[in-house]
Amino acid sequence: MFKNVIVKKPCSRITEGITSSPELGKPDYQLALKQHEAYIKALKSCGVEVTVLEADEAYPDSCFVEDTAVLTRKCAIITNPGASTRKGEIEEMIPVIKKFYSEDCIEYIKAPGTLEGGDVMMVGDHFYIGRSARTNPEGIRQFIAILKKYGLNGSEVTLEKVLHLKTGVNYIENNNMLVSGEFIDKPEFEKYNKYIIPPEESYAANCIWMNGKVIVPANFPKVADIVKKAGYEIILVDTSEFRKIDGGLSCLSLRF
Ligand code: CIR
Repeated sequence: MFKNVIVKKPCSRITEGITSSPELGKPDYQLALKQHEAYIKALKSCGVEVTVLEADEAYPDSCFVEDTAVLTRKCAIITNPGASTRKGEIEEMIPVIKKFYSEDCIEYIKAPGTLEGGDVMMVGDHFYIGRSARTNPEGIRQFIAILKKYGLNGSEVTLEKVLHLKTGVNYIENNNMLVSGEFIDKPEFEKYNKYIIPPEESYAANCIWMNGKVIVPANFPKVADIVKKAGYEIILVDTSEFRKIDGGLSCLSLRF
């Protein structure tokens, strides 16, 4: 069960966020703020305490807090984002993490290692780490060494097509996994109950399990149906403005 969530409000420079889909247009800042508020409301309805950080105008992508840290039940790991325009985001996150974790269990990914939290998928005490354009082998090596120090485990997953591991695969507890595209046939996920996300709704493979309920992006009816049929109560949240800059539901929060 999660007790806490950290989010950060989008800043007005969200229109300058990194994107692989410029054809979707630029995010509407006012609408992004409204959608972010609805996201917070959805999280609160799952019984967690939500820490809402003020917007940081220095970093267009800073609402995607998930990439700055990985918060486990044993330790907090501050990342070193692979995107050069995002590296500084960790500076504001460190003091926030210190409110929840004591200094001796806060660890850091150090250059030349890079790692972004969107590449880390937690399945109990095992962490799958995507080797992506943002997360490099040295970052993965450091991350697994840190996990081992705390009695946790990790393993690498290669990916070619998507930005982050969790862009395409997400664990929703009870051995259930939402898989899309290149992850459907990965041998490492064979042991899970796989729910295949159709390609036209692949964006919505990024759902989040929140204390028994699953938050699903709005306007992806097939995915909503799949998750409901898997036995979950779902909460829909519209993330259209974040999608324009490759952001999904999980990217917008740190859950621990
Ligand atoms: C980026 O490219 O870094 C942002 N525009 C999107 C980050 C999405 N984060 C995530 O999937 N964890």
